[in-house]
Amino acid sequence: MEHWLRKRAHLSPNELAIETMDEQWTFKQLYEKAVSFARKIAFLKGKHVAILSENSLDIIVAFWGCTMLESKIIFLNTKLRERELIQQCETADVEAVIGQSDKVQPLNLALPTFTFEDIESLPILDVEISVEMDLSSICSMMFTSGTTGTAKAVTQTYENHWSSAIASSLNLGLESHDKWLISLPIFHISGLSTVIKSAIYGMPIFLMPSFDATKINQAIQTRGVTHISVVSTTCQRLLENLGDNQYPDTFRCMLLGGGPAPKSLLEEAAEKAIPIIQTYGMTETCSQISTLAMKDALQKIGSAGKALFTASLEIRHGDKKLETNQIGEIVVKGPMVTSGYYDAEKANKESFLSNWFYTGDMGYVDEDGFLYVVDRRSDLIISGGENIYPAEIEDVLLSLEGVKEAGVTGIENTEWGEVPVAFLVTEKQWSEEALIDYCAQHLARYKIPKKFYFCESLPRNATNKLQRHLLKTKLTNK
Ligand code: S0N
Ligand code: AMP
Ligand code: MG
Ligand code: MG
Ligand code: MG
Repeated sequence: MEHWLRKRAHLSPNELAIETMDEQWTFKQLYEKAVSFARKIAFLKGKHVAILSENSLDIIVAFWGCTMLESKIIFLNTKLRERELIQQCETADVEAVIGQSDKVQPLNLALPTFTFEDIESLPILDVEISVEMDLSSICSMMFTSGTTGTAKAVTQTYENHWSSAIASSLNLGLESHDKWLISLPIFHISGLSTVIKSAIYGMPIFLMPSFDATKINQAIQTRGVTHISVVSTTCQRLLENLGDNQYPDTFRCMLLGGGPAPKSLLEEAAEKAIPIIQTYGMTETCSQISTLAMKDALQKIGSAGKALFTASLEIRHGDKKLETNQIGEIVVKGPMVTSGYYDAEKANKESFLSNWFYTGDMGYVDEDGFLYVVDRRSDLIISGGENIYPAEIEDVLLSLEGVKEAGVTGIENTEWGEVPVAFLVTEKQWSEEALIDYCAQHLARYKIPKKFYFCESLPRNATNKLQRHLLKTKLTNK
C-alpha cells in the first residue's frame, strides 16, 4: 500500500493536517517535514527506535519519519522513571531512543539517544525513503503489563492500524468538516490512533500538548472541533469546566474509553446533550474494538455497543461460548487485533486461541447484542486512564529493607476512578513519607499508593498465593 502520508499529501496537499493553538500545517508541509526527518536519521533505518515525548508536532513528525525508514517505533510513557524505561527498552530490543530534550537528556540508558534538537541539526542524507508500507510488518509497539508486573510490548502492524481507522469510520461516519482534538497522549493508542486516522481520512487534528480543560472547551466552542477522545477523568473535568454552557451542534463525538465510565457521568452528559460515545478497546486492539453507535447512545447508556465492522466479539468461559446476559471473559477477533506480544511466547500462548484474543476483561452481551464491560483484567487498576499493576508496586515495596510482605489493590476514587493502596507486613517501622519517597524513585508517580496500611498478615490461599481481592475486605473491617 502506498505510504498513507505520502498518498494523503498527494491527494490533499493544501488541506489542513494539524492545528495547534498557534500553528497550522497542511498535509504537504507535514509530509515534507517527515521526509526530511527520515533523511536526517536514515542511519536508524529498520531499527527499533523508541520515542519518548509528550504531545507535540515533533512526536508526530518523528512517528511518520520513522515509518518512512521502516523502523519499528516503540512508544514510551513520559511519566515513567528511568528504571521502568530501561526495562521496556530491553523488552522491545530498542536500539536508539529519540525524544523531547528534557525527557531524554537526564536518562542514563546505555543506548544511543537523540533529542529532537539533535536531529534537527543533522545533515539531510541523500537516501531513498519508503514510498510504500508493508501491511503485515510491525509499525509500533506499546507496553502493557501482566499479572507478573513485567512489561510486555504489544506489537501493532500497519494492517492493525489501517483496519482500526477504517472500522471506526464505518461506525462514526466521516464528514467533510471533521476535526479531531488530541489531548490524550500519543504514546498511548488513544492518541496515536487519531494521528493515523488524520492521514487516512484526510482529516485535520487539533493538537494539545497536554490536558487543559479550559483550552479544550474553547477549542471545541470556537475552533470547529467535532471529535475528541477522552477517559472518564478528562471527561469529568471537561463537563465541570463547561458548567452551564453548551457545546455547538457541530461537535458530534466525545469518544469515551480506556476504562469504566461511572453511570452518573454518562447520565450527566446525556442531560446536557453531550454526544458521548462509549467505546471498549485496548492497546492490543489498536484502539476501539466495540463502540456504541450514535443512534443507540441514549437507549443503551452504559454499554460499549457492538463489535465494529470486521471485528467479532464473544463472551466465553475457557473455550465455551456463553449465552446472552451471562458474564464471562470478553474475547475478540479481527484485523485490528495485535498478532502478539513481542518476543513473548508464553504470554502469546496464554492470550490467543485460534486467532481469538482473550482480553482478560469480563462482560456480558444483552439480548440486543450490546456489550457491557463489568470487570477488568485480573488485578489491573486503572487510574485516570493509566494502567497500574499491583505486582509491580509490590515488587518495589518488597525490595525495601524490613518489608516482609506487600499487597496492593485498587480503591474507588472520585477523581481518578481508582487508585492503588498498599498493605504491608513489616519488621521495621517505615513512615508513610519514606515509603512514598522510595516508591517515587522507582515508579511513575501515578503508581505510588495513596495509602499504606500496616498489618499482621496478608490473605493467602492454601498454596500461599496472595489473594488481592481480599485485601479490600481488610479496609471495610478497619
Ligand atoms: C488524566 C490525565 C490528563 C491527568 O494528567 P494531568 O492532569 O496533566 O496531570 P499532570 O499535570 O501530569 O500531573 C499532576 C498530578 O496528577 C498526577 N497524575 C497524573 N496523571 C495521573 C493518573 N492517570 N492517575 C493518578 N495521578 C495522576 C501526577 O502524578 C501529578 O501528581 P504528583 O505531583 O503527586 O505527582 C492523564 O493522566 C492522562 O492523559 N490520562 C489518560 C491516558 C490515556 O490516554 N489512557 C488511555 C490508554 N488506553 C488506551 O489507549 C486504549 C483505549 C483507547 O484506545 C481509547 C481510550 C480513550 C478514548 C478513546 C480510545 C480509542 O479507542 O481510541
Ligand atoms: P490499555 O490496557 O491501556 O490498553 O486499556 C484497556 C483496558 O481498559 C481494557 O483491557 C479494559 O480493562 C479497560 N477498558 C477499556 N474500555 C473500557 C470500557 N468501555 N469499560 C470498562 N473498561 C474498559
Ligand atoms: Mg529481548
Ligand atoms: Mg496499557
Ligand atoms: Mg498537567
